[in-house]
This record gives sequence, C-alpha cells and structure tokens, in this order.
Amino acid sequence: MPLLTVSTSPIDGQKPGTSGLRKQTKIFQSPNFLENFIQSIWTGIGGVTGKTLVLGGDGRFFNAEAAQIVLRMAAASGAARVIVGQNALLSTPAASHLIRKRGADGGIILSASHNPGGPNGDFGVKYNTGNGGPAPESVTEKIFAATQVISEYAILDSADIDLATLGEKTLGDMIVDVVDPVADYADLMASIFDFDALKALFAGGFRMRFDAMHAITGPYARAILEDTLGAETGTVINGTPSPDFGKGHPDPNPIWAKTLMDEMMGRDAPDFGAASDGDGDRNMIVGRGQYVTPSDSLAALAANATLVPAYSGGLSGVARSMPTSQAVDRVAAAQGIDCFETPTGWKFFGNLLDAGRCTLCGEESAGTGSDHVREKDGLWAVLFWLNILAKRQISVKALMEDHWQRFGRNYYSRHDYEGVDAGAANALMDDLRGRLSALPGTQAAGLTITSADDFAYDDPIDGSRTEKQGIRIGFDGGARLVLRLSGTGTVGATLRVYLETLDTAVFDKDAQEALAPVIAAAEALAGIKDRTGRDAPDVIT
Ligand code: G16
Repeated sequence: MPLLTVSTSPIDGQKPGTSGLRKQTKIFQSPNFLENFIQSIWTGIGGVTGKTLVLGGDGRFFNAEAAQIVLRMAAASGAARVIVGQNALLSTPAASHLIRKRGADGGIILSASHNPGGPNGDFGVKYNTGNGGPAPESVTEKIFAATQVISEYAILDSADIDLATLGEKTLGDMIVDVVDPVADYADLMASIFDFDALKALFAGGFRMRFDAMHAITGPYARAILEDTLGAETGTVINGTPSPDFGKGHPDPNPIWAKTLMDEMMGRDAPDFGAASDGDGDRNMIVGRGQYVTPSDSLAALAANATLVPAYSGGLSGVARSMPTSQAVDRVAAAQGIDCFETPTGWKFFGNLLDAGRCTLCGEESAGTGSDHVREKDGLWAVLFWLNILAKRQISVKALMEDHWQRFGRNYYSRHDYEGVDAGAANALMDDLRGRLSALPGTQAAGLTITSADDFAYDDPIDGSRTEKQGIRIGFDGGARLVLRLSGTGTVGATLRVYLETLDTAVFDKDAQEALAPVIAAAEALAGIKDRTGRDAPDVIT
C-alpha cells in the first residue's frame, strides 16, 4: 500500500483546551486540519512506532471518516496495533478502560463531549495516555508545539477498512482489532457493584428513566440496565446514538434534559432518573421531585461509598475541581480522609488516582468517577446511586435530606454567559484579577470578603504548577464566588460564574434565592452586565 508524505504547514488554533482539541466540525473537516493535529500527537508522544493504541468516538457526524484517517495515519507512522470499538464507537470511560485493560500505550477519542454535533456542530479529538486518562499538560504542550512547526504528515493511500465486523484485520503492517464497545465495560461494572442487589431492586418494581440523549451511552445503558439488571423495557429513552444527537444538545443538566426533569417532577414520576452526555462521561441524577447537583452527588457518593462492594474498605481520599462546591470536603473531614482541590479538567485527577491518594473524584460540570478508570464515568455514577438506593431502601429525596441534616447544605449554582466577546471577557477577568489583593476585608453588596485569589495548583505528585485557574472569592459565613473562562467552548468566550453558600439549618430553599446575596456580590465585583452586555445568564445550572 503506498505511503504518502503530504506537505503541510501549521494551522492556527490547535491548542488543546480543558479536554482535548474542540472546534466546529467544519474546521475539523477543512484541509489538513485533522491530519496536522494527529501527526502532531504522534510527534508529541515521541512517535507511534511499534505502539498499541485504542480508538473510538461518540458517533457524532464525521466520527466514521475521522477514524479512518487516524487509522491510515497510525499505520503510516508504524503503529503495531489499534484496538477500535465496532463502527469506531466507544464511550470515553469505555475507551479509558480498554487502554488500561489491554495495556495500550494510549488512545484517541473522537468527541466534543456534550457539545452539539452535526455539520454545524462541534467535533473534537482527545489523546489519552497509557494510564487511560486525558493527557496531562506536559504532553498537550508538546503536541501543541508540534502543531506550530509541522511541515508534513504521513498517511497510507488505502481504502476504508471494515470497522463493522468484529475481529482482527490488517492495514499495511498494522493490526486493526475491532472489538465490541460494550462488553468489557459491562464486565467492569459487574465487578464494582452489587448486581444481585440491583436485580432485586428492579424485580421489586423500582422504576427508572435513563435519558441517553441520542448519544453513546444508549447501547451501554440498555445492555446493563435492561438486559442484565432487569429494568423494564423502555427504561432507556433516546437510546439510539445519532450523528447529530437527534438535533439536541447532549448535555445532561436540567436545561438540556428538560423532558426528563419534567417527568421526574410530575405526578407518577419514576423512582429515579438519570442522563448522560455525548461521550458518556457526564451524568445527571434526579430523584422523584428531587434534583441532585453534581457537587451534592459527589458528596453523597462519598458518604455512602462503603455500601458498594468495590469501595467497602473505605476511600483513600477524594478530590474535586476548584469550582465544585465544598460539600464533599465536609464528608472527607468526617471520614478523616484527604480532600484535594484541583483545577478544572479531569486530567488533573490522574496523578492522584495513579498514586492511590484518592478513590473518588468529581466536578460541578456533571462529572464523577473513581479509580476504576481515569475518566469521569456517567453510567458508573448511575449504578453507584442505584447500589446505594438498593442497600438503603430509601428515596433520593430522603437520602439528600438525611445528608444535609448530617453535613449541612451547600446551595450551589453556575451561571454561564455563552458566546461573549472574548476581549470583553478577558478584560473582565484581568480587571478583577488586578484588584484581588485589595479585596479581603472590604464588602461587596453587603457581604464581607475574607479571601480573594487566582487559583494556582501545585500537583502533590509530580510537583508541576498550574496557574490562573480561576478567581475565587470567599465571604464571611462560608459563601464563595468563583469566576473563570471555559476551556471547552468553540465560539467567543464563555464566562462561568460559580456561586455557593452554606446553610446548616434550612435545607428546602430555592437555590437561586439562597444564593441571591452572592449573585449580587458577583455583579458588584465584576460588573458582568456591563462587560458582557447581557441582562441575564444564558444557562443556569
Ligand atoms: C470537560 C472536562 C471537565 C471540565 C469540563 C468543563 O468535560 O473534562 O473536566 O469540568 O470540560 O470545562 P470548561 O468549564 O472549561 O468548559 P467534558 O465532559 O466536556 O469532556
């Protein structure tokens, strides 16, 4: 098969963000864009000669074509083997598991996660290392450096390889091993949770709705929830992956999973509701009449972890991203274990998990996971909740009320201002950053500021330092405000404003009302309306 060496030149905008390189699909489809980035990955990881990689994606538009290009480029650069999910499909946690299980050197995940898909949507490429986790910044920086000096890429001139049929085949000298995307992952879940207790739960009439949002988790959820655990047929809705996610926005939050939310808040709601995102790593948990914020979910899982067989011996520690609420911190304090605060991005949990310093980790952005893989894991979180409910024989609402009685409630919300002018958003952040040192001791909308800094993280394992990870402002009484710019958006800038306040007495307030003083302080400090030209956030979660 002819090996082509194609001349190219650097293309702007190939710097990986919070989670890989994410762009509008049409940019990824433009000449050499994908090829430049893939070749730069090979360069950034020291070449692929003789290596084994895992490859899969969330099935969005351009997934199939991109997978063929990656395979031809891997073969051209001397990779020994690529393990591919059937039809180039793999959820992100399933890909992480396959990398670890098969001892691969790394993997490529084709996904823009919860961003919409389709010709006018987004596409993305993420490189995961041999531990199964997103490449750390030390690696993504090398990849980015390679994108800036690239002059040629190598690709086999060959026909598309059949990815629909399971089994090994060859592409040039490289083996392509097409595997069932669900089987290994389903086995892993069975090794973590008490499947007998879950079968008994469903056999007893427990009703659940799982919204796969037309994305990758549909086949996983059907196989595990309906076929294995006996949940009634129809438990999984929107369960067939489609390239444009049914023209929806596969982000599991109360805004984008509104139909599920309405059902769960309505009469005759099922006992339990859940949703997952485009690539299956995010989750939303909602009980009958009770939404659970991702931050609260992490805290509840940590507090009840010993009910799950895999965690029955207790947790070594927990970790949360900085903007995530501090609910889990008090659970950790009660258990006498460490609680780490990391920058936004799952890649920052990898070292802690590898070193055995934490077992559970989570983020406000609907991600929860453990040391079973090195990605957040949507369906795992759902099974974790089911395992707890099965053991405690309690409703989600009663479980959360019990939790808040014990630990207090961190009322929490995130306000997103999307597609804001990047210059205006950066000016807002820079201006506030410049005033931080003078803020402690002053007041904002009646709240006294006790601390103000720009979050920097010193990794306790490898000593690396990551700066400018978000402005955090603490108020008297435990309230907190965090501002940062998203690293996953593809148009303009997205300003995220994270709001939190602690209440140890009253647990049934509306979150926006409970947070009204912090919202007013955010406006007083940052002048968000003036700077962004927006009267209100685009999305409130
Ligand atoms: C990614 C990262 C998460 C991060 C989230 C939001 O999630 O993996 O760690 O919390 O983006 O990031 P940002 O606030 O910068 O937009 P996903 O599910 O999109 O891969």
